[in-house]
Amino acid sequence: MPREEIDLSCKVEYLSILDEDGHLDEALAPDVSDEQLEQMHRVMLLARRFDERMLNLQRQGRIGTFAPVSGQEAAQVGVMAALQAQDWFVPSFREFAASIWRGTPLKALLLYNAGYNEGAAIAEDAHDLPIAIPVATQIPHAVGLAYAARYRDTDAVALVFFGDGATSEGDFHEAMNFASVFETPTLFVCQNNQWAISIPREDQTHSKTLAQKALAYGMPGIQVDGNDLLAVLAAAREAVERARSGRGPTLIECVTYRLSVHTTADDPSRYRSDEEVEEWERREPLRRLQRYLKERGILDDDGIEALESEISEEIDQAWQETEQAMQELDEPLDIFAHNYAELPRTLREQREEMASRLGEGGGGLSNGQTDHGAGAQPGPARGDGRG
Ligand SMILES: Cc1ncc(C[n+]2csc(CCOP(=O)(O)OP(=O)(O)O)c2C)c(N)n1
Ligand SMILES: [Mg+2]
Repeated sequence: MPREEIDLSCKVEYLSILDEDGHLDEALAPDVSDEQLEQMHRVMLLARRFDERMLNLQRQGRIGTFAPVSGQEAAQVGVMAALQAQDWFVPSFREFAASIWRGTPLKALLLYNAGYNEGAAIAEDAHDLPIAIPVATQIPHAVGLAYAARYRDTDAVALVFFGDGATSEGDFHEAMNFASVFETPTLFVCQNNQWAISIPREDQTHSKTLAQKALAYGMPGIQVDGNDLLAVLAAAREAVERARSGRGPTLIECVTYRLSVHTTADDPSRYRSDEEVEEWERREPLRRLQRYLKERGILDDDGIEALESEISEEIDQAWQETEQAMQELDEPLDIFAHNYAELPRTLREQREEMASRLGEGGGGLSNGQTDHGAGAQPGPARGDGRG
């Protein structure tokens, strides 16, 4: 009766290519053109500045709460750059850099975060899913999309983003198991940003890495420096190639850091130290990439300055368009519009009360109005028959 070790032949690799000082490991570097690097850098910079502007707008009360991306730009753009248009992009709620890479207009992102559903509309031909707020619920959806893509004999893959906190949810484990058993072409990308609101990574799981969770399900898992654009790109390309060629899913753990607040409703100074944030600021992805691009002769300080002002104008323009759209779309009663075909009594009463109050405020609504009619709102009528 033996009692012996089972050889699982499992391993988890860690990959880093561009270090904190912007130095490159030539042997590991993925093949990437100057133009691609410029494109990735532009989106990372745009996402960072967009994040900063959104934070200002939120503090001024002009948009609602949102989850900033600062610090995680490489983990998102590096993965997205490995995808093609027909591949599925399944975000959670912090994927602004990924969305911008995908071509989502800044105006749509602003509009959504200002509370207008219209901003969440997805272009007919885009293979993107909407933002998913309930943690980890988007992961099984991505597996379903990947399963369907294969069933239909396409070579599309599905990428899903989620956080370190999401790995404690049942949805994550069910999705990983299903994907592995059915060999679905799925990229599971965990942005381990060290925190799930105020829960630190150490309290989330006793596993040494999150990548190793792949091993239990019999799929490859790799941990990468998530602030290293080139390491993320290399790992993502490998996983895409594996998925596209019918060799099943991969879990990529991007080790990164949330430099800003969890959401604008959060105060991280209550649970983490300034020293910790400063330490991660030294490892942040954007400056590191800029150092490398300068060394490679692709960018110089003047180029960065010119890009900064171009980006600043782009964001200004998007906000102007958003403000305009907000005026045209203004319909507070929309909060009652999309959940029920027929409103339950309690909500009907609330809607009537709100309509009445809006009417008193001179908004043009008549007292006791019960229909969800376009034309009842203070702004111009939509006349699109929704609701
Ligand atoms: C099912 C569910 N439980 C709780 C929440 C509240 N919540 C929102 S974000 C979050 C933490 C998520 O952490 P992580 O997965 O690490 O993602 P991160 O916010 O760090 O990007 C929690 C608990 C939620 N949105 N959904
Ligand atoms: Mg997290």
